[in-house]
Amino acid sequence: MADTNLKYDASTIQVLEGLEAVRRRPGMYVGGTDTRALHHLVYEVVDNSIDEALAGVCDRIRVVIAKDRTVSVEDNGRGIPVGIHPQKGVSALQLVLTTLHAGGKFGEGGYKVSGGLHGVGVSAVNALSEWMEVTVRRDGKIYRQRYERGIPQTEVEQIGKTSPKDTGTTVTFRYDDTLFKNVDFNFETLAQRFREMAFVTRGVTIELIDLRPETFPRRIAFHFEGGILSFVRYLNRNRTPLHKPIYVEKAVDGVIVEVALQYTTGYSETVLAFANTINTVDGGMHLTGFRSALTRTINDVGRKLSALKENAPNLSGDDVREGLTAVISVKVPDPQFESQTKVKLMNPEVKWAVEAATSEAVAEFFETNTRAARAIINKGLTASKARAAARKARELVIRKSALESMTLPGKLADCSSRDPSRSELFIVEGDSAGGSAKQGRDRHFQAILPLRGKILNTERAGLNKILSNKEVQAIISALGCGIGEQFNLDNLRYNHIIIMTDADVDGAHITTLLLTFFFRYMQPLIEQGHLYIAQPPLYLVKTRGKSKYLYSEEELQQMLAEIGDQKYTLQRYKGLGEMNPQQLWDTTMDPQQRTLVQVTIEDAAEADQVFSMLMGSEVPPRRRFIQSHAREVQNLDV
Ligand code: 0RA
Repeated sequence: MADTNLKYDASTIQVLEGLEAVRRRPGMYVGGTDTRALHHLVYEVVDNSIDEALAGVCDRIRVVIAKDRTVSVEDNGRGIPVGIHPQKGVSALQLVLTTLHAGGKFGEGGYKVSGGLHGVGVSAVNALSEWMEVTVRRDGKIYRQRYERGIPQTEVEQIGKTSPKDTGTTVTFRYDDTLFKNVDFNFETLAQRFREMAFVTRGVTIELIDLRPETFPRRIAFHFEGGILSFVRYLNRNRTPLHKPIYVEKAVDGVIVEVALQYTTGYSETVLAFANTINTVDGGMHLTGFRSALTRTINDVGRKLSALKENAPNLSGDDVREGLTAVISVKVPDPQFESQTKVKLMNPEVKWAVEAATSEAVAEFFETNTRAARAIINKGLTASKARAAARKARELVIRKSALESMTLPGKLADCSSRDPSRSELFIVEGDSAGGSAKQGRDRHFQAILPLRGKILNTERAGLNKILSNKEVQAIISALGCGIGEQFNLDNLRYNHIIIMTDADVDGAHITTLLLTFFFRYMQPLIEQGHLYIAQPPLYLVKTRGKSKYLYSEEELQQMLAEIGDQKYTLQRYKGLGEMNPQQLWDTTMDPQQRTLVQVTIEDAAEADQVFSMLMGSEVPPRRRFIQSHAREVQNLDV
């Protein structure tokens, strides 16, 4: 702060720390140091001038990009006050330029509404500028102060005189290119933003002058007497409108609402929402209020005109927005944005205000423009029909491809009998067991559907995902009776559905999953007693000349007691794949010898609960549960 006589006191130090924070972390304040952030610097300054326009005390803003990339923003507002602030002992101007978030908010009688103040304000731009000069025209005098990297280099000095009627502020800054590297201004980007601001700030003229020689000098000025009405016409300039635009401006509980809308013959929806001139790209309460009013009003009018049949359902929000172009602009005294980036407006009172203004305007327009009303409602009806048709088509495709496909799954080894009452389907875990089962079966009435172990993974993703699982789709099409609401037991292709899995943890797990699936989507199948669980043996004991399959631990103990001292061999079957086809037939598939456990609805309900519990995302507790309950789940008959 060389050659100034500025005071160093506690508040000065605080200010210096604030500016230093901005320079250390530009990302926090202007979103970084890239080209986007560079444009943000300009917007922050222009926002302050727009605030003057919103206050009704400014109608010209001129932005000039000079050859050397300095930017100056000049307005004919009141001029930043230059008097000494009684408590702080420095000029108001300096407070605005050095205090983060101060903007014009300090003092009484400031703005009613403002966009700029809720950003970081001109002080952040100051901190990020190699230098900044502010010129104020006020009370017939011209004042100036200069800053470097946010630090005042001079006092506020009077540098001349002017007419007392000539008021305003000029902020000139050169962005600090030690922070902003390899960046430059884009004329189109700036113009686009200023065009929007001019639309939503009716009557203001925003001029952009670009003096950079590389892009040859350019100038553009925006001024729209029609405000957002002009905006809607502009957006529809290449479209065919269905009617003249609807426009309303209304103050509701201190919120100024402006809405303009016009339907076109097209199908796209263009709805822009602004809060205090800021384009809130993520919408918010103003958009919500607009949408609900539009949907409700169009349905109401549709009923009144009998354009909507009495028993027909209401048009949906999507239906009434096809071909719609609309701009919603609200001016809110105390805007609450979701974040610093100001893209979503959160004030709840705004919803009601916009809803009220929109309903009233649209209803009134429809009353005097019945033809337009009918055209809009018919458009909505067409949209609704198209949506319903698309939905049907989608459902049909899903059903065809997944659930009701007439083509049987490729992996199914079907039986030759076409008589469901004496046919059986074995759902078998694993390809190798599937192979044994195919060879060992009686192909006249037994069908085999091998499942890959992968079916296990679907359990983590939830039940709806099960339906997109290839293995489950194969089961559905093999059974032939559809699922859920379309389930029809009459089409069941097999009288016995038999789940055949290994006698281990994974087997129990697959059984649980399948039971859950049947319980949720094919309950009648269980209720009517079609679902079974195969009981493969756990052991094979061979003594001299004799061999016996054993199906439980108890049977084994009993057998060993009987054998006594005799020599014997004991084979433990860990999986179905360990049995050859003949053994599998003898022990598990032959109707004359096998034991099947019939699944009851209670069993399945319990499996469903177990399943839900297993859905937790932590793996270790899940595994523990599965292991300790594996036997319980399997022995569903007990
Ligand atoms: C503080 C208070 C008032 C206006 C401003 C700041 C102000 C800031 C900027 C920034 C660029 N252009 C600006 N114009 C005005 C209110 C002044 C009053 O009440 O007279």
